[in-house]
Amino acid sequence: LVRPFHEIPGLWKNGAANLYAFWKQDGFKNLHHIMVWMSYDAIGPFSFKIGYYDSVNIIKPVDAATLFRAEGYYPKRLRVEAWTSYRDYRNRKYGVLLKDGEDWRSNRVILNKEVISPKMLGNFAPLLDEVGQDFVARIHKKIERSGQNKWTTDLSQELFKYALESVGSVLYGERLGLLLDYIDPEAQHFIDCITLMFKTTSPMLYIPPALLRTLGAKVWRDHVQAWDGIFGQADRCIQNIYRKLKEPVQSDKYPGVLASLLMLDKLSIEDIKASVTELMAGGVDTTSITLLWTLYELARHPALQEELRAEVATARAQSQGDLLGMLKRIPLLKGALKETLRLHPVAVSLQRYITEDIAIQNYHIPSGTLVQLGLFAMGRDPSVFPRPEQYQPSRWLRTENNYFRSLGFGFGPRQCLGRRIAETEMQLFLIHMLENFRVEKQRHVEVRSTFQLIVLPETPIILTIKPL
Ligand code: HEM
Ligand code: 2DC
Repeated sequence: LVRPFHEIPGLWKNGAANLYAFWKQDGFKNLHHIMVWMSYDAIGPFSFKIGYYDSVNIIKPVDAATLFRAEGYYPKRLRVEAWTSYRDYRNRKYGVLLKDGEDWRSNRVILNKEVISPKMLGNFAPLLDEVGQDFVARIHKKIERSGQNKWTTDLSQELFKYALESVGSVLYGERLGLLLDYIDPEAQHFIDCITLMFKTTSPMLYIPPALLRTLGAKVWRDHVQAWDGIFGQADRCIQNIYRKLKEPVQSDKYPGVLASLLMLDKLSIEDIKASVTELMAGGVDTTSITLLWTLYELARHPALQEELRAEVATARAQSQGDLLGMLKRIPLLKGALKETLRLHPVAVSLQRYITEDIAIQNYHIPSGTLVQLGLFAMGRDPSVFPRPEQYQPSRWLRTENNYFRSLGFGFGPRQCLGRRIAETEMQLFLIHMLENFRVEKQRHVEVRSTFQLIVLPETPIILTIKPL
């Protein structure tokens, strides 16, 4: 007995009234929490409309499996109008993040080989390891300068620099120099622009950017400024490499993603620029915030922190200088990163327009429907993760019950393109931190999260770092 589509319980069907209710509840900043109570209320799938997106929402792993089976050959997620509007406005090409259909597929296939293929890890890992070493050296210096043999701080700015330095070294095959004493103000400006870009995107999920543009609204103007800053800095980095490529000096050193793509000569320069800019912008807040949440959890769980330190020490000893070998010997640390993304996912939801009819818990859902998997809600659902409030990296060691549960980077051919970079960068960061410092937290207050397109800590996370 399959129930028809229109019988799916609807929450907030009327766009305008919802928008008002949403605004009154400070919903812009609480989308993830609203999705939690909605999904627990509804039990099964529910439809949900705010602003201009209408979607069917699910949170169970089995339903996620059904969804991704129906994503088709050109998986398509919710279109972030603010991002496409900016590019249309400035006459810039879409990169792989925003392309769809065959254009997406043909670009993505080429990018996959240079960015996410496991073969590239051998090239990326040494570069990222060097950045990790420089980061701990910088923290040691900060501790020395404090004169207290410890450093108590909100690490987020340092982590932004670490993340940008990491992704920059992989993309450009050279260092940007963000972990030095003197920091290029333009690089700092780039970091600030990314935060502003995310922040100004979320209201435009509800109010069409075209309207805001006509009204000359501040969010739209800020958004344009933010992307202008992002593209300006990325253009400078890209030009710099492009110029160097024309010089005849050749070596067998890995030249970075950008130079590899240029030499491969399979994508137009405009396509390469568009996607490299997205990779550079996508590589900052995502990994840094995930690392910040991880340090926060490790500070709250000292015994676990020691366990991880021991795992890293053993992995280091057994791998005898083989970097990739070491990364294969840290299952608990990888579990910790999955656990962080379960409780603090970067993306509140994954979405696809399904390309065939499906049945979700006996409801018929027609092809073409936008289906959203509430990732944040799923991570906190006790029927999916027993004792969901507990940070337990070891739950990921039993791989047999991880079916459609580890989805922090999305799924399938449209999953996060930066995934391998992100994972390697985060693993190496934690390895170096655990080998050098103990991380502590003052008071045991729960830090809540807020939604600014990605999920962020609502208040600063203050940590104390002590040398071992
Ligand atoms: C897409 C998460 C880091 C670049 C995505 C998606 C998610 C995600 C959930 C959508 C996937 C889907 O729809 O199935 C994350 C998380 C990160 C992270 C949790 C770190 C903790 C990065 C980094 C980069 C990056 C470091 C760049 C180096 C991208 C790009 C896409 C994407 C370009 C679009 C891919 C496409 O549409 O084909 N990411 N990301 N991300 N991410 Fe990431
Ligand atoms: C935000 O309702 C909430 O990885 C919306 O590195 C649905 C939605 C659509 C696309 C998601 C977005 C959410 C969160 C941020 C994501 C984005 C796809 C890629 C992007 C998950 C869930 C992100 C952060 C990229 C960003 C790269 C960009 C800055 C060039």
